[in-house]
Amino acid sequence: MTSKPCIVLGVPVQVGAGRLGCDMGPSAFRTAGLLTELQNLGYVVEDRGNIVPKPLRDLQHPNTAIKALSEIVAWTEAIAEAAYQASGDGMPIFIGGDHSLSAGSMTGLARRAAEEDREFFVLWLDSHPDFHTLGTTTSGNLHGVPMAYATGLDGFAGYFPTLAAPIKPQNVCMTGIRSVDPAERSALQSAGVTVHDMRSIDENGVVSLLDAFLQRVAAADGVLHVSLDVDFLDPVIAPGVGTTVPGGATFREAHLVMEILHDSDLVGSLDLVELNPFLDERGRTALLVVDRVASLMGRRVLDRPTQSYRYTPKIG
Ligand code: HAR
Ligand code: MN
Ligand code: MN
Ligand code: MN
Repeated sequence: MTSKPCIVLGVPVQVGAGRLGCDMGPSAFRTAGLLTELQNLGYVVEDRGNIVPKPLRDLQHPNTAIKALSEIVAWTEAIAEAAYQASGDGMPIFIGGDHSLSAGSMTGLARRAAEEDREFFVLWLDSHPDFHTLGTTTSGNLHGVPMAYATGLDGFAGYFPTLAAPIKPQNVCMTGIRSVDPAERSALQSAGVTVHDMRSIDENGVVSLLDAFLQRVAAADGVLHVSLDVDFLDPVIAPGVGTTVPGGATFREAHLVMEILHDSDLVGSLDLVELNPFLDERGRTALLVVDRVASLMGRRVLDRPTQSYRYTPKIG
């Protein structure tokens, strides 16, 4: 287990999503006991409270479908700065908030990794790739663009902050994908992002897919960011999200992914996004996600022999 403190950052952004309610996500995660779970696992936990967006600038884009561009840019600036700072102090855990927050978290973290000469990787657990550019989004909901922005796709310049360190598309692995728009499909392919859809999980099993990616991260001595969108999970177990897509990850798949991630000892930061407490049922989605975070951070049903660890932790 890492001796680094966990640094919790609330990000009550909701205007990137098509419906309201994600601004209550940070409160729901705290109410569901995220901090005490981490403390019970032995971590030092620092809650930095909620991030506040930078001042608004008036921004107009020719794509008139786009909603809340000025607001999301103001959030992205503030989140990227907080992410960069926090990653120097411990393991940042971003509690959202809609998925637009990852435009800030990933870019601030990637900047830190680049400065430390570390290769930066992202495991993207989501039913959506969120790989639209400002030019291709038709819904105009900016939670649909963060990965395209962070990997340096065209069309963000002059609106979103300039990237200190674009993420290499080859260093991104998307898993759980089952809702892809046509523009995203071709962009993913030409960028060279690894995309595992649900069919791939069914055919190969989540272990072998994840294992192949983690081996690559380990071989590069990389630092891994995990971005968990609640809609990765099947809506039957996780109804508290605005964009449910049927046929998602089961409880057991999600549990296994989290335990393997812990064993890897590679995870340096985490996003928990798209929880919409207004749509939840008595907090069950918030509690389920907090429970999965506990698995990711080292909670075990039984102790397993160390031989079962697949990745050799870094020396030093
Ligand atoms: N691709 C669709 C759009 O751009 C849906 C995006 C939904 N994204 C999230 N986060 N809920 O993954 O509108
Ligand atoms: Mn650990
Ligand atoms: Mn998403
Ligand atoms: Mn999603």
